Amino acid sequence: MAITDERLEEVLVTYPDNVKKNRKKHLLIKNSAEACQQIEANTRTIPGIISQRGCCFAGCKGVVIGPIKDMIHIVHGPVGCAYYSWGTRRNKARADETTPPENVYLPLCFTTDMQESDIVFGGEKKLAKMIDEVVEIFHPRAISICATCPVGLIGDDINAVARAAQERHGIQVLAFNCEGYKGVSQSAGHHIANNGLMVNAVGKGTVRKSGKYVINILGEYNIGGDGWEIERILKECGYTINCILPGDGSILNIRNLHLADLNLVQCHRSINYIAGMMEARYGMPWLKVNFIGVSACARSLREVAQCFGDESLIQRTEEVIARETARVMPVIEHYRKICQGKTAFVFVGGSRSHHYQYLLRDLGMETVVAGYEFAHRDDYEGREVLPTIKADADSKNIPDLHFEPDDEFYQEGHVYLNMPKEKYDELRKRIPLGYYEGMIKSMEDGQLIIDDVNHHEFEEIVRMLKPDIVFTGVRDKYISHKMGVPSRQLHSYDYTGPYAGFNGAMIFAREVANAVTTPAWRLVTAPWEAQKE
Ligand code: CFN
Repeated sequence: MAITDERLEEVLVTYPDNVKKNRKKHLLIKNSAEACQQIEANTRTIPGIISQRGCCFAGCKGVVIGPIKDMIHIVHGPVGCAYYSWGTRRNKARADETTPPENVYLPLCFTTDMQESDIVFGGEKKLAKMIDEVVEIFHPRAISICATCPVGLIGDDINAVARAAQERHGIQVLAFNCEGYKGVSQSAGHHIANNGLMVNAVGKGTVRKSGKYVINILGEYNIGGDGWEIERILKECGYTINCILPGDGSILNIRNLHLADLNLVQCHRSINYIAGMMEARYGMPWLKVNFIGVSACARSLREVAQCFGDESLIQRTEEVIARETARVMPVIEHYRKICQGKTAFVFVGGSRSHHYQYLLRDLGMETVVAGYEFAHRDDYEGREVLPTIKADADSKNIPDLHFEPDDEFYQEGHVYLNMPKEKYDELRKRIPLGYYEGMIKSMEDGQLIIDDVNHHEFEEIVRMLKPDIVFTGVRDKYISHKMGVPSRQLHSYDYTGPYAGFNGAMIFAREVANAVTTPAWRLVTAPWEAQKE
């Protein structure tokens, strides 16, 4: 049964008036007759509501900084914050030509394990000592310090500790004041991490990889090996991958991030700051891509090739698309027979709820509800920023920019070019710069969009719309299981993957088909099945 305003009212009816008023703004039924539908997002969750969101520390350490493989990431705080952010996201990494195995630290967990006495008397000395020990034992190229809630509350100056350690040891020590309570979700942590990398790492390197088309992939985290699959495809088309930031990335490559021709942005939510800042500082254009789903993959590959406008690249891209599609489509078709017509509820963090809809469409499935934990309005409504050129390489007037959150120049989309204006204009003609469509536009009338869903709404909506499968996170998957509805976990993919690219689409198709047909779900009686009308 389709969702209507009246039925939504039934979900909200148990709330006190002020909560109801608030939550109403976070729920939206797609209606293309309305020119630009708006939704409230990126606002504080009402205290007491069981949200699926994470914290600022999770966004900084867990999401953006943690996957950098050749840095030692020290969690300055209680051991629990370190333990629960250790390995659970399944962002994979391995040694490569510039990073030997002894410099890959991702399987390890580092923390100052603050105790009561450290909270009372301060933890700076303990942190400094830990850095000394870590350098002595592991000889890392660089270190990060990520602050957890108590560090901010007691006022440890992690930046001073980092500066002193940097001088003592001659390696970079980056401090991130990403205390969990900052902002309203993990989104604040993405921003802090982006700024820190931009100020301290990007632009510090001098090595440009050889190749005609050198590109970066931003906002790809190599969960379950997604990044490796995307890299495989792009290499076959003829690109040189300068850096995947941060999945399987290294601080060495991040320092050279500016020495590429184009930034591809897979997750717009977590990395748009760096994409925007690099456009502003280096005049490097960025293109929003989506490598989730066969048709989305093909479309993204075509758009990337168009940016360079080289006929032989376009031709080669078409060959790769044709070959890969011919290889995977029989498998997709096989599973489509099982999945066709099934409905899905997709609720993930800040970009996957949109990306995965394309893969579900490949399988003939309909997304009846989709939502984000912490996305901003632009992730829902789309965004178009037309940059204004403030200076170019010929005018030799590039200011020394210091990047701060919500910087005015970035908000206004000003560009300071490090290339001649003609070259930039040439690129601009081919690239829809700074444009991102947003999720609402790609959904269909009558489908429900929901921001920061809570436990109550989740249960009520599943009960009401009876989706065949729910795509969830690590906590909400159990709500769905208890209701007798199968789920796939779209954050870490639990134990599987990759889901990206052509190979990933086949794995995803098989698992979704298995999930919706597994006999186990017939042994669970969903609450609505037990109820007598
Ligand atoms: S890998 Fe990404 S794709 S980075 Fe972000 S917004 Fe999280 S960890 Mo979980 S799966 Fe999720 Fe996105 Fe970007 Fe992952 S939808 S919530 S902070 N996310």
